[in-house]
Amino acid sequence: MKSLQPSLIAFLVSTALLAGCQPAADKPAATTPVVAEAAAPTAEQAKAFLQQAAADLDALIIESGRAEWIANNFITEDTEALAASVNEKLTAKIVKMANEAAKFNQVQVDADTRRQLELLKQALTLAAPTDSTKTAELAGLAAKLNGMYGKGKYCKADGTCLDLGQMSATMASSRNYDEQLEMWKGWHDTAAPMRPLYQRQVELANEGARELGYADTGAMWRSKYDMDADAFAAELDKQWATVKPLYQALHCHVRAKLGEKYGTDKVPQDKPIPAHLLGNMWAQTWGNIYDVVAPENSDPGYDLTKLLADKGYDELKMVKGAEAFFSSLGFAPLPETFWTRSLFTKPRDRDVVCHASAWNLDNKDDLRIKMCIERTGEEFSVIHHELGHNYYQRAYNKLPILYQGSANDGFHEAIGDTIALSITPKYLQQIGLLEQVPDESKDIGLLMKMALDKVAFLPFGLLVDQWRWQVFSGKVTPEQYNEAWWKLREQYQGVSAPVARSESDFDAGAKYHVPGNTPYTRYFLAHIQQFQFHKALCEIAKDDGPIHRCSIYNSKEAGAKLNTMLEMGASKPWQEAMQSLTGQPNMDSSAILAYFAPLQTYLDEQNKGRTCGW
Ligand code: X8Z
Ligand code: ZN
Repeated sequence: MKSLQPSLIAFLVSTALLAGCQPAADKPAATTPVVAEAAAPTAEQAKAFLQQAAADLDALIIESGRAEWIANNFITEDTEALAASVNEKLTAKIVKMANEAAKFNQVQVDADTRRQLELLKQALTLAAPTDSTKTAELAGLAAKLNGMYGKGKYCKADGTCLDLGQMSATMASSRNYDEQLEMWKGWHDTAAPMRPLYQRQVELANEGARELGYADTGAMWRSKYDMDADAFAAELDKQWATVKPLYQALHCHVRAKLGEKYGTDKVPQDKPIPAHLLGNMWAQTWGNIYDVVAPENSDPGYDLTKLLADKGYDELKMVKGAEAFFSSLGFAPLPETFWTRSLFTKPRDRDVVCHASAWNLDNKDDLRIKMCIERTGEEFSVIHHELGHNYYQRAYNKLPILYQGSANDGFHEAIGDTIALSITPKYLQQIGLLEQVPDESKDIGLLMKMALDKVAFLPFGLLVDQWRWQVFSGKVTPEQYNEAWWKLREQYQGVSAPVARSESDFDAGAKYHVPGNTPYTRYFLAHIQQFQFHKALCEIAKDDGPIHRCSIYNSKEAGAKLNTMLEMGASKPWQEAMQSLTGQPNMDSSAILAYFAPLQTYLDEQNKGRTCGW
């Protein structure tokens, strides 16, 4: 299904009890064996155990993927119950196997065996307690929360109801303060009923994590990055510190422009920006308000949404266009079943989880996406994002099941985005969407548009799990859920709730990945890494122009190098995968900073005389 690391499960499975499966080959085993040890186990037994585990997992994952696919494509009490039931079975099995894997903690085994044992211990996103009643309860809650998100609607006083897609479209295009506010509040209020379920889910998942030897679920999530869990958290802080000045400059400029547009009474120039004015339900990407901040004299003069419409791109043609990019790099075409089994448009007559996801149903080549595609430039990028998952899943499908995942979960999220960075004017001209490539005087406009999506996202990419980590650790209690959420949104993003909120609200639940139980730090990582990957691939493709104008379209050399990394799956620590593509092992924000350097100069100039910060 959605990629559980080992393609154990697809990406973003909502009910993903499973997910990342990052190794920690060099770290002492974190788990306390629950299963009593009789005679000391041997290395041969470890190998035999892994072989059996792989066979059991393969079958169960396929079964879970099918149940999840149906539950996400047709939300009813019955499909929810069936998904919960199979996930209960799968989770119980993995918890049992994780405990058995821990029996080999002190056994001398080869590096490959050690890595697979560690991956198995880390395979779950939500660990269930061994008590079977609690496993069932947890699986039921996860399925229910996922369904609640998918069914969410806001009904106006006149009885008309709007879904998230409709409300998001209004948020993107409306420049009417009150209308945007109505959409924002309408959607956020749908999450309130999730609160007690989420609270209980936290209790159960923590109990499961503790049984596996972790302090709590957040500590378990942080332990999946081939480094000490605390060192990983510190690494995130370090990365954020390096990109924060760029974010703050963008925030300052955007707030000033919004002040001009809506009045400084509505957008005070020394306070966080009201969260509903940035063109996106969660204020996580701001590209939809490009028109509000478009730099004078350097607007590139085209709008991808309009170009797509002018050239008759419907949903299918958009997906075919994204596939063609991957084909140009040398990747084989998607299988016929991709086209017959995927969901590309929102069905008219049933509830589905519209949040875009990519799936691998058989751990081989039954690749699919599930998306309610809108005909916009933004969605064209999301399609590339999803196909990135699918090509990754295919590239590692020959590996042992425990290695069928990405180097770390940020890598999985970065691949399609890396390709989408190559959707430059030059590329759009090559594929016949754009007549004329704007000259360099328009670069600031192009960079602004990109920054509104990529730079604006960074603090949001961090804070979602900062909130969850505090919730899982108990630092934030259920009575503080909403207050803590807004504290982080103000602190990191500099945005504020546009109307008073209280503890009867559950605003974190209005973001898919919270009820969907998908860890979110992966997207922060991906937003740093995709610029590193893009830079490395542009060098291989011998595109020696400015990095923001580079497109690797048609470069078989770049495709081959990318594929080499994808084929490694999770078989090696992520630093080795990073090294194979970029020639060095670290996550490094200098690529994103270099990409936006001309924009930083422009923003600093614009911000002269303004008071920045909040
Ligand atoms: O959830 C997604 C993808 C599916 S893995 C569409 N993304 C995050 C989000 O929408 O919140 C991509 C970027 C961030
Ligand atoms: Zn993704």
